[in-house]
Order: sequence, then structure tokens, then C-alpha cells
Amino acid sequence: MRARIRQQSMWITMLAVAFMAGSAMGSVLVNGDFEDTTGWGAIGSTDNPAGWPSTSGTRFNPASQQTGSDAIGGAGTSAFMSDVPTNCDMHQSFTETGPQWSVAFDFAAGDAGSATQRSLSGAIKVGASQIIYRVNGEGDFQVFDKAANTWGTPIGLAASVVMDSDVSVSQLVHHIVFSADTSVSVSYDITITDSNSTVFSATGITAWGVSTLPGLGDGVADVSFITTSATAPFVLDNVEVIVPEPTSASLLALSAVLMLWRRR
Ligand SMILES: [Ca+2]
Ligand SMILES: [Ca+2]
Repeated sequence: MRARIRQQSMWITMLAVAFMAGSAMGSVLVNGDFEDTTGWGAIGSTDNPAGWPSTSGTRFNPASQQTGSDAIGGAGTSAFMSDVPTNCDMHQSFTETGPQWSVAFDFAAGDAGSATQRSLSGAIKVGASQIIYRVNGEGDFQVFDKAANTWGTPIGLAASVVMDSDVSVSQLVHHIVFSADTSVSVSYDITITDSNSTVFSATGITAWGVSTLPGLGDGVADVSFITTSATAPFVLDNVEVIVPEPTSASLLALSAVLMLWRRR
């Protein structure tokens, strides 16, 4: 009887472990919603938003708080990314994700003025490589292709961003998702939902911003937002690095446990 109880409790423990392995991991970033308002200094200072330091020694804080009805979503805090002074950044490094990942955030982009100028600008480190991107003054979403040494608009992302003449009030909010599964292909997809809920997407993008290309299986290790060469500000909120909830893995583990159980 006692052995039977012990066996039952062992199975219950194994089921619990299998179930817990499948619990959501969510975003790996801290303060991606900018609701932690400690540490923010003036734009151009060395005091950055909590969790978001600048590249050490070379750049400064690009962000100030945009709050309440002037924040994205009409409440809380967003990050207003100023184009003055230029050459500021903030970034967040973390343990490299697995090959399946998404980077997502909300933004509104000021009008940079021309096709060769930019407002929103940032980078995503994938292994030892990087995706480097910008929104130009035509509302094109562009990525830098180091191999061709030029900015290019992936097919599907031309005029995908509605220019916001003043991002400090009444934002034209866009949602962007970069996603990849580098175990299958060393490429990435971008989906933008604009402020009119129109969806733009580009798939299988192979433009990388540096000479080093990612390898199969590489994940995300750092995200940054940059105001270098910006001629208009932008606003950010709800930045997330999302790794898939291991639902299928957990189901596999559960079914394996159940199969073992039934075989007894
Ligand atoms: Ca927020
Ligand atoms: Ca506006």
C-alpha cells in the first residue's frame, strides 16, 4: 500500500514537472514597458532608463519619459527618443535566446524629411551578426544590407509607416514584430501593423547589417535603439523579446509520461 502511494506520488511529481516545463516564459527583457521610472536622466546625460544602459562610454541617453495621456496607449510611460542630441542609444543585453525568437514593440515615427533620412532606428544582435533597421522620411521600413553596403526596403514594407508630425501627442501607433527560426533558415520576417490597422509583412529577409552572418541556430542577444543620424524623434513602448511558450515540448513530455504510465 505504502509502495503504491509512493509510486502514485512519483507519477504526480513527474506530471507536475512536465506541466511546469510548459509554463510561459514570455519576454526576456526588463522594463520593456518603461513603467520603471527610476534612473531616467535628461536626454544626452549618462542616466538612462532602468534596464536600458547606453553603449558604454561612447553614447548617451536618448530617452525621456512621455507619460499619461501622451504615452502610447494613453496611460503610463513611453520612451520619447529624441533626435537632439544625435548619436545616443540605449540597449539591453541578455542570455542569447534559442533559434526561435520574436522581437516586438510599439512605436510612432516622426517625419525624417526625406528617403535618405531617418527617425526610428535600431539594431538586433543575432549571434555575432546584427539586423540594423530604420524608418525613412517616406515611411519605408528599411534594413541595412552590409553585403550590398546600402539600405533597402524589403518587399512589402514600402510606405508601411504613417508619419506622425508630432510624436509627443496623439501617436500614430504601429506594432512591429521581427521573427525567425534560425534552426530552419538564417533569415527573418518582419510584420508591421500600422496606425490604421493595415498589416504589412516581409518574409525570408537575408539582409544583415554587419559583415559577420549569423549561424544556424543563433538567437537574439541584444536589442538597441539608436538616434544616430536621426532627423526626427520617435516614441517606443512595450518592447519584448519573446521566446515561444514550449507548449509542444510540454505536451510531448506529458504524453511520454502518460505512455509510460499506461505501459505499467
Ligand atoms: Ca508603457
Ligand atoms: Ca501625433
